[in-house]
Amino acid sequence: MSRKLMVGAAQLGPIERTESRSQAVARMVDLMHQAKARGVQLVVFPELALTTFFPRWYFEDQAEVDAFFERELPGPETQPLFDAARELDIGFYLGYGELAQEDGKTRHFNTSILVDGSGRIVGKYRKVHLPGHAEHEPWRPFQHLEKRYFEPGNQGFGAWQAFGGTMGMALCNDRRWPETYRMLALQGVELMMLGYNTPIHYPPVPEHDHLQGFHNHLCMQAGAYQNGMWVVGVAKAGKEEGCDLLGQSCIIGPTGEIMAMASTMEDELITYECDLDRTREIRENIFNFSLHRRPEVYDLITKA
Ligand code: CDV
Repeated sequence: MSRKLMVGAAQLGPIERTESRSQAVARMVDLMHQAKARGVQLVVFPELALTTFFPRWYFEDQAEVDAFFERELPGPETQPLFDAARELDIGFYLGYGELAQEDGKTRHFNTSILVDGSGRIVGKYRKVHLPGHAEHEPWRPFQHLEKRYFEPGNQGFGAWQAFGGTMGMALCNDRRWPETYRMLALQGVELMMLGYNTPIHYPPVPEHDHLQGFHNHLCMQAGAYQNGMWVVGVAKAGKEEGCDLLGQSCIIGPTGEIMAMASTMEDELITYECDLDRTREIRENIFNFSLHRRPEVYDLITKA
């Protein structure tokens, strides 16, 4: 059986605050149709792909925050994504704000799901590394209140058998942490999907603004190579509510090479046929974990 998977990275341009979920979903369904025409089997969408990136605002009223979250998925406005998956026989990864009832409490997570070509949810991931701050910091030109609006993911990093291989998920800031890739690789993940919203201006260290694009690719290319896995990083890009978000969505091979990259700051589909067996070139050689890895001397890494 072929281990080649045609993957689409479906970058989204800005989603304004007034844009409804139905409008965002319609844009994504259109990208799924473009993907079908190009033979794609799996489409990757960005983080928090159904709404504007709301952590840039401080809200006092929790109801205003909750309006950006999904209580059910699929729900009436998101059902068309699942219908398109079934109709086109295309799977997708989607980032969204998850409002869950768990342990008798209302919980908020920054979540992604993996849906197969029959429209069935096969995996769910809750973002582990939440960046930003928890309190209102009026000195900033815009807020980054992920630490206020979300709880850290409580399910760790997973791996799912789907699309003929072992699939993994992560979200945005996770890509900057080597532990993310290694946790997935140790579970045999061959292709990691990751959506992001990355403001180009980083208020605490503006000296690094010009390095945003470099750091984006640096960490994903290193993570791909050092773990011998495909990495599909997908942006919500462009000027959203006055805030410039990084583009450069890309599909990276297990050698660390960028195989395809978006060239606009708008809705754009890029594709690449990912041979999952190419992970072996790395995993059976330079990063053969069982042969060369020395976990007995890495204990500091897991000590708090
Ligand atoms: N959505 C994110 O996680 N954004 C962060 C920014 C705030 C640094 C990122 O790592 O891209």
